[in-house]
Amino acid sequence: MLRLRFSHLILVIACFLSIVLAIPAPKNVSEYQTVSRHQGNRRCLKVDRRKEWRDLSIKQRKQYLDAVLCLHSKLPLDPTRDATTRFEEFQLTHILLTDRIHFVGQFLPWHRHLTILYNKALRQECGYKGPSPYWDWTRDAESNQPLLQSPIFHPVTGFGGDGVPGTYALPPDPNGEAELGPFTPAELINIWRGCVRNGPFANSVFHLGPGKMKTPHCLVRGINEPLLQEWLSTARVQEALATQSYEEFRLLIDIDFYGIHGGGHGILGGEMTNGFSAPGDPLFYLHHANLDRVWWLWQEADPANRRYDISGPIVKFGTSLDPQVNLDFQLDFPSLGSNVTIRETMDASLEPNCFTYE
Ligand SMILES: *[C@@H]1O[C@H](CO)[C@@H](O)[C@H](O)[C@H]1NC(C)=O
Ligand SMILES: *[C@@H]1O[C@H](CO)[C@@H](O)[C@H](O)[C@H]1NC(C)=O
Ligand SMILES: [Cu+2]
Repeated sequence: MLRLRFSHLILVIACFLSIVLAIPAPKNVSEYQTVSRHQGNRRCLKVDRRKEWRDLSIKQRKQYLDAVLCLHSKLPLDPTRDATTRFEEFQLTHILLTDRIHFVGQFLPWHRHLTILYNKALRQECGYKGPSPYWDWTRDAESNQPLLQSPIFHPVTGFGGDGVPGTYALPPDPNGEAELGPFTPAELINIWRGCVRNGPFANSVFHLGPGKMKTPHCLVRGINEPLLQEWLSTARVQEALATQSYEEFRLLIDIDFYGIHGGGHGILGGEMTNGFSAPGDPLFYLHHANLDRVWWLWQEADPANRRYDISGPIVKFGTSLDPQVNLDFQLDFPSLGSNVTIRETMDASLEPNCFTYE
């Protein structure tokens, strides 16, 4: 009996070895790259199991923040543009494309792929190895703690907290490039409250923004806690998940000035309230990952009908009478990566996506 089992084991090992040895390992394929993209093989070699910020270990949180600082210490890959760091290169692409990636059908697919490219840079250029994080603000809305006590704002293992009043003033804007939104001067003072003086980015200088301006400045926030209950509650997410078509879903989260998309921007204030330069706050990517997660939850609740459901006008604030996006619509990412079609962004379990949410 024992000998039989032993010989079985040898046989199994021998079979396994012969299979492994017979198939040459793909050469120099980095963890998150595809094997044979050009031959249409979109199977993932590795899946990014994205996690909520507070579900990362403390070590992973520090490693992630270090990787963001690293990206902000690197030179841009494309020296012909106005970004002064690799981190800003992502922000600049968003600034340049703002008018064609918001209030349009391609809003969610475009931002999905931006987070893919950003996460890939953190891994490949800055050595981050943990799961990509998202920020589920409903956890803060459900908790009885003041928002600033959320692990997301922790001064050492988070992104730092609120802006300190009196430490930042909006620059003069003679050419109307700041794109500050529909706010009164008094509201603007509160929104652009001040520099974040704690956390990993307390000493970082950002060179793009506000809006299309180029001004060296600190990370600016003005936390607006009441938006948490109003726009970022579990009920709001349930409302989005209860929609039946992509069009309904998209309109609910993108067209309302706040909604769960605008709410996440508004709650942080400062740079995040700017439709152009928002990705100057590193939390932009965690908010958008969560928005993407809500879309993913909606898709996966009925994959046969929803995974490839897409619609919406190509032009900002267009209607159903304007030209509509379709699965072959091309999304571009100047200086960051090559075009992808909307079709390629739709199934999270295939290249170039390769992620799931936990
Ligand atoms: C592997 O790929 C990287 C990035 O494309 C390149 O810099 C490196 O030289 C390659 N290594 C080998 C052994 O081919
Ligand atoms: C990439 O996408 C943009 C935006 O849709 C489009 O204008 C451009 O022609 C595309 N480029 C290629 C090479 O397909
Ligand atoms: Cu955006």
